[in-house]
Amino acid sequence: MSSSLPFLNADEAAALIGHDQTIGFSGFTSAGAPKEIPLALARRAQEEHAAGRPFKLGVVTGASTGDSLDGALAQAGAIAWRTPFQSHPVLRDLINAEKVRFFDQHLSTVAQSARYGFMGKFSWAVVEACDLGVDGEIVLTSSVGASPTFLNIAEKVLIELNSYHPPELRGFHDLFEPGDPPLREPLPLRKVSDRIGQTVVRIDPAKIAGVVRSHRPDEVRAFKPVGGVTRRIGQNVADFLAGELRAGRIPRGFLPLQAGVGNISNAVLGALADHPEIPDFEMFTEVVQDSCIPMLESGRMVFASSSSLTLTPPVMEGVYRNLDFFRSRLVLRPQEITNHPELIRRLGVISLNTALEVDIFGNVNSTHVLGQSLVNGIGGSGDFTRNAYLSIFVCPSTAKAGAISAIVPLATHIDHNEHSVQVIVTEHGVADLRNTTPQERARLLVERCAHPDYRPLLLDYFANIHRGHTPQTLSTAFALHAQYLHTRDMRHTSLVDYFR
Ligand code: 0RQ
Repeated sequence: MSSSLPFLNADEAAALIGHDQTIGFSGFTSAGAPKEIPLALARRAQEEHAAGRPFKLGVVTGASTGDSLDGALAQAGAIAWRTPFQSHPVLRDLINAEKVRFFDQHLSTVAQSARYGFMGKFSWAVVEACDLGVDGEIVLTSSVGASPTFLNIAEKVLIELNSYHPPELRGFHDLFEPGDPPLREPLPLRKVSDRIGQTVVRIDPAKIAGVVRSHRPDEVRAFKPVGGVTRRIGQNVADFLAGELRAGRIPRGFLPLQAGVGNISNAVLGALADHPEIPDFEMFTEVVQDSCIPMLESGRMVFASSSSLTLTPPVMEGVYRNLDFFRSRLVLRPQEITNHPELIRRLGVISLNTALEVDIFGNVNSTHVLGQSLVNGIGGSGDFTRNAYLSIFVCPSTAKAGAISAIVPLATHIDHNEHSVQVIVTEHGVADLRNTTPQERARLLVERCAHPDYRPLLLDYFANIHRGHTPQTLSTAFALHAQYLHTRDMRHTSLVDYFR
């Protein structure tokens, strides 16, 4: 490491950043985000606001970040606008209160949107590193996200050198930035485990305005234990995929998997690993979470290509004690590559994501409760769903102790439409929507996936609506949602009133 680096403390670094500037931060689902500099920026914002001066920033990341970045900056009122994904409760509330401008974008397009100038000028890249070399060489930590692009396009760079992450992470990253159209070359990645780029980012060292030392783990939350409903969803997915293998619709060697982050996808991966008919598999995904690590250790998961290691500290520390084992089994790539539509289509990825609600025609809402309140954002779910070999959505059949049906007459917000969504799985069963008409899909979804409490209501709705290729009666389509707003329980819906 070069001794001529401009070491600063976090407050000195934060003092360099001005009101209204846009920052590209490292960080993807809380992995690899800087922590000390954002905390100092939040302190700075509070001081500026107390002195009656404005201080708000444009905040762009790979994906969501934790308490020190999204949490602290949101709490301090320091975020003017935010993209592409978030999951912090304080920030979510500000977005839904219309106090922070949020643009929900596909994660695959973030880096190119930044390069194309769609988000304006990036004054700063603030990136976590585990090692720095001479001549502007930067070794990233537990995620890649869009950091190489932010480092390349930003006017100035601040590095948070975090000694929690070992410098031996050098070599885990495979950094490739596609050229810009119209002369972009085809991506040379042919297999999930191929390496096509550099292991480090190299920038002009004159751009590095400061290096701040830190020693903080990633702020990744632990999962809830697998419960009865999530276990049945996982089992249904595993049985369905085993059936596809037996039918010859999935090649015998299996296909690479993508799985979203969260409790349900954790349970699904566990069920796949336990299923005797599912062969050892690879992941071509954006997030490696805790459940993947024992699978890599046992050999059940042969290889994982991801944009982040979203691991709780105990699991991360286990990986760091055994880096040589994981070196040949894991690669971290930019989200522009992990989520690239052409690669997902060409490699034949099976996508597994979670829905908030699904309508009887197969349209999926992943982002907005009652069409209105943002939960997290679309993340990578659209990149994978639209381009998958087989696109699967999972969800419990009800939310809020049964008061909300996940299967509804019409989704209140649509992130993934009927043309991209192929299979829906709840704890009650599997609706295979391939080669079906909207009317056939409606019956399948109600009979196989809806909760028994809601089946009569949904069948009644379907029997009474205006016919057509996609039967629909606009005045009743949101009856269940309207009822929920009224009494906080969709089960109280009486369609008789509507059809009178
Ligand atoms: O809230 O815990 O307060 O009760 O939504 O739901 O069932 O715990 O599922 O944690 O996997 O989140 C879609 C949000 C699901 C997530 C979503 C309530 C429910 C609960 C969470 P409570 P669960 P999860 C890879 C891919 C988009 C991004 C994506 C997500 C809470 O998976 O953000 O897929 N997906 N990225 O009670 C009202 C409904 C509801 C509902 C559930 N219909 N109405 N509330 N909830 N259904 C990762 C990246 O891209 C980085």
